[in-house]
Amino acid sequence: GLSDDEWHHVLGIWAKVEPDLSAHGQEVIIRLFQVHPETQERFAKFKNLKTIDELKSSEEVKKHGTTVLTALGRILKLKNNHEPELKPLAESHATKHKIPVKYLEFICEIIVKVIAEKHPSDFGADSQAAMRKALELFRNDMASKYKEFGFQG
Ligand code: HE6
Repeated sequence: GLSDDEWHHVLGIWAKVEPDLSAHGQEVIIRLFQVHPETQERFAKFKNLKTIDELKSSEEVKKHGTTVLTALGRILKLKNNHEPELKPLAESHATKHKIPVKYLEFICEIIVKVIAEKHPSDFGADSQAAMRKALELFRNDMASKYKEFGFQG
């Protein structure tokens, strides 16, 4: 797990993200689809959006970005005790959506980049390191839950 100090960094920057969660979420989803187009193929509802303008003007993309970051925020706030919140997410992503752990790595990397771009003066080296560590914990625990649900990820 992370130390108290590391969680303090993580939740401190998350508090700066939250007032504008939907803009962050939208940016994360669009960036994910642009950098890793194979991820967009997983979404029946987004497959038809071909251009960057279509992605940017989609209310559904914005809504999904908010859904994803809301779920992630809830998990982060539980710190090292995220199991109850993580389990249903791991189940749906393992058995229903079948999202490889690699894709979780992609989105985590993008989340760090988007926060860094939007909050250059509030997201210093220590905060970035702490956030990376929190997202690594999230991913590792997702991966082990995946295996419990019979998905190798
Ligand atoms: Fe996904 N997702 N997701 N997901 N998701 C989610 C929270 C998905 C995610 C990574 C989701 C995904 C494909 C996520 C998804 C639906 C991710 C919630 C709360 C819901 C929902 O309740 O609808 C992370 C890190 C978090 C926190 C891909 C690809 C990645 C990388 C769907 C296809 C699909 C769906 O509903 O079809």
